[in-house]
Amino acid sequence: MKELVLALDVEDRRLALKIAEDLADLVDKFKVNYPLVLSAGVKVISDLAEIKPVIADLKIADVPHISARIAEIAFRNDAKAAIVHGFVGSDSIRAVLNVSKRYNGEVYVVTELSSEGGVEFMEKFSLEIAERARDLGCHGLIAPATRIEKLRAIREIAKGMKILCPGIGAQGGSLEALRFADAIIVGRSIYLAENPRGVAKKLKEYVQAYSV
Ligand code: OMP
Repeated sequence: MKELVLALDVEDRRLALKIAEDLADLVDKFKVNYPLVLSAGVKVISDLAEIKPVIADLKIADVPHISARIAEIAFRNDAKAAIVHGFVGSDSIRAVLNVSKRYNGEVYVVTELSSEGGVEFMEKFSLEIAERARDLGCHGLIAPATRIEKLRAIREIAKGMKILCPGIGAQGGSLEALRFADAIIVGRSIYLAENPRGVAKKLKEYVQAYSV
């Protein structure tokens, strides 16, 4: 079954929890990023994890010992998964993976950013990053809904891995990404909508339709 991941990129703890409660029956996981964690504190991960599994999107991109400590803080606070940048290389990815194993957690590796800037540097290496993440035993990849052909190529490499796909809606990517992705990550199109439940419900229907 494919999944809908809500990117909870708001800055207020109470608002985040309210949106999470309101949409809990329509989304499969929450993803938290710096705007929320830096504003509300890391404990917000545990609070949200009581509602649905949380992916800690701290886009870890540092030397191995610091990458490991960042991952440790996320998993200690009940994150189910952590996101690490792929361009950092094997040693830092391995350091995060080692921490995840102690928590039975998952590691997702960013191949290339879904934004325009993702083409400048990251695109040149994203297929190699996907191969490396696969060979290291990572659980999944983050790949762009904004570049479907690249997503298709990453899907070929990512045998047995999950692909989470951001960029739908506000960034111009289309739901066609669901042909190749195991989950879509959607933020603004839901939490800034006049009727977030209505949008989430529609997206969930698409996700289910592509799951059969
Ligand atoms: P919206 O553009 O509002 O749907 O948000 C997209 C979410 O996905 C944000 O939390 C981004 O940080 C995240 N994201 C991308 O947009 N592009 C990427 O290439 C990778 C991510 C990510 O790692 O989640």
